[in-house]
Amino acid sequence: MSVASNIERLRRQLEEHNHRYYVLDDPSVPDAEYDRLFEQLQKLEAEHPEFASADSPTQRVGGAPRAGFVEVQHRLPMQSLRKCADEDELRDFDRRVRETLNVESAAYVAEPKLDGLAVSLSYEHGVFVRGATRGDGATGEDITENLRTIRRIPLRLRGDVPPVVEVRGEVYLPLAGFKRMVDEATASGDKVPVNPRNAAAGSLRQLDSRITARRPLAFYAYGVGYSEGWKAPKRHSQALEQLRDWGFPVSEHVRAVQGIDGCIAFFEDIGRKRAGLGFDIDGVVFKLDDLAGREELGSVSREPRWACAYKFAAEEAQTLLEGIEFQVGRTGAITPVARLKPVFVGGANVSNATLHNMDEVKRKDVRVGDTVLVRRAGDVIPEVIGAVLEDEAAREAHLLRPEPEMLTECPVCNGKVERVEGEVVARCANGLSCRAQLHGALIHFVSRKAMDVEKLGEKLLAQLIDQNIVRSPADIYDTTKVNAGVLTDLERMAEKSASNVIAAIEDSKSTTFQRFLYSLGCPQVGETTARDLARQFGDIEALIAAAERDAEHAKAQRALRLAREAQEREQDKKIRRSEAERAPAYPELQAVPDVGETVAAHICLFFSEPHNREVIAKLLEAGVNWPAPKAAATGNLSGKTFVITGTLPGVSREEASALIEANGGKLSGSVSKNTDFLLAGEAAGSKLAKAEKLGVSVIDLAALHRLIESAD
Ligand code: I6G
Repeated sequence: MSVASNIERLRRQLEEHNHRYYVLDDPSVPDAEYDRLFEQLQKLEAEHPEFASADSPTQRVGGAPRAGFVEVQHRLPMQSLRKCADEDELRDFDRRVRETLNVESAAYVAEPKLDGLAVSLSYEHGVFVRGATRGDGATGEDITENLRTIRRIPLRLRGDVPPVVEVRGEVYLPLAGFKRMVDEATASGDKVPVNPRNAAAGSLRQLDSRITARRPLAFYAYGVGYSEGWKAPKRHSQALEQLRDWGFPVSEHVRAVQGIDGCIAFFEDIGRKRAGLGFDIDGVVFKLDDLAGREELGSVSREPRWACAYKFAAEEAQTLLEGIEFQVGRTGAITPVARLKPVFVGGANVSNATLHNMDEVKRKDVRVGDTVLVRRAGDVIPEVIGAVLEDEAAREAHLLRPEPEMLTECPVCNGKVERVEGEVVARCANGLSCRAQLHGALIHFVSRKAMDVEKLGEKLLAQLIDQNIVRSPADIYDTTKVNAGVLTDLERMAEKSASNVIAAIEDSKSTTFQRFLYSLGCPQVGETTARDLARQFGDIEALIAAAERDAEHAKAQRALRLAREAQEREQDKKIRRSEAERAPAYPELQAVPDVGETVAAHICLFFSEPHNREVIAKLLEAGVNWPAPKAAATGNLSGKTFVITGTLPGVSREEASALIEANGGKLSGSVSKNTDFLLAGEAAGSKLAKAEKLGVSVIDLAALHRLIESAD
């Protein structure tokens, strides 16, 4: 075989593999085989530069940087789509189509509208020769080299091809690829892209196509533009089939729909599937299927009358960042909040949005005065995604604005602001002396899943705080402070209401240890952790005693670490951590399922605070009570400690835990030398490895049942 035909054969093979992998999602050879063919072709092309060709698969890796982009005149304008903001507008569109064509009901093709960038791809005799952006519709920019790097864009068409054809479609960035770009930019300290569309646009506008080649861009074709020598079919749906045959990816979600009802049903259906598509869409494009009908309808002001885009309510919008303020939560956490020029986004007017924490503010580099992108999706709290710095003027103005700084004092009580090592959240250190924390703590304390004090609402609590009646949760049960007389003196408090509140307070005293623990509002102790702590320790004294022992243990371990680190510095070499240093820092608390070092540290800190201990003592004194812990069940598992890992066949973790406890066994969250049995299901991971290393008995569910039933 001649070199030329060998090169040609390899190119065809590689393009075929590309098509199967990237377009059909059905690879026919392993990656290693593809790489082998690719290297073979690269070698032959290097040895025979006379056979170089721009449509070779080896050209997809990008080439030398260019100085700028050249303008391209579109041979047929790239029109824009008429937008329908609501169902009425969609109905108007359909009515006009039916009236012009004089039909009862029109057949449409419905396609998800990708949130990407429209491009035009020109092929001559089946070979990709030019690719351009939409630009202003008449003139775009030549981005051929960048588009060549997108594997889903064929460099050569398959089957029967006309001498000239221009294909139109959308370049976009799938969400997984976007996440990868964000992670990489965060790790390298580069500017983080604000959304997949901007990331795709930035990637396509790279002057160095080798950079574009590294971006995981994708493409869907949606129509044919200019052509020569192509006999267009009668229907758009057939044109899409033709595009598939030529080797283009066409969205698998495209459907033929009948009439306005078909359009609305499709829109609702894709809206439900939207979150699981793996890429952003911002609506649906409806196009008349009959191409002759399209001729009849024509266009108006550069928009075809035979198509429209019915958009979802935008989840992202740009607006002015007017200020950054700080909110103090019930645990003292200080959250920067963006004050925005009100903007309609995600179906609501938004004027405040979270900025999460100061690390995020730094990472996003947003400054007061910037135009920012705000996102509000579903019920999620609106958030600022980043500054919109699209042109040089915006970038310059941004750089002149001061960088936001973290407060050194609490904005509510002027208390000290502290940041625990390793945590991103800064907190006001003033505890319940800070009004914001006190109000938040009280709201939490009386809430339904905590002490469940009905009738004691946020406004009433605010009054009790502002009048200096209540200064800690314990004061709620102090009848010298909160009583019917005091309450009736408050605003909008009739006698009847006051006595209802007093009765509700009294009622709430009988509770459970779990609720009581949860109501204390220790950072990181939610409902589930409170339940697990309550199960493990049974009562408050036992928990506090364990927290004290663990705090001592962690202190000793920290001393070991510091000593080793000092030794390392002295000897200028790494020293292996001793077993004592590697053991859990808070052994008793970390034995509770899902309690790790951070949660345990918070629990210890909370119970070491004299003020918290005082509140607990007062609450108990005032009569808050719960049933004594049940005596540990006796049974064949008495005195044995179990850890559960992996998926157990046919039973949930909760069921297995209950079974162990009902037979006298104890549960722990982590494997240690004190563990007697590891109950392991499928896909058991590191706990299994640790148990094997420590020689802990590993059992399955059947063995657990045998243990329970055995006589000894
Ligand atoms: O911008 C567009 C996105 C998607 C389109 C489009 C489309 O079809 C799925 N179709 C046309 C006809 C135009 N723009 C002009």
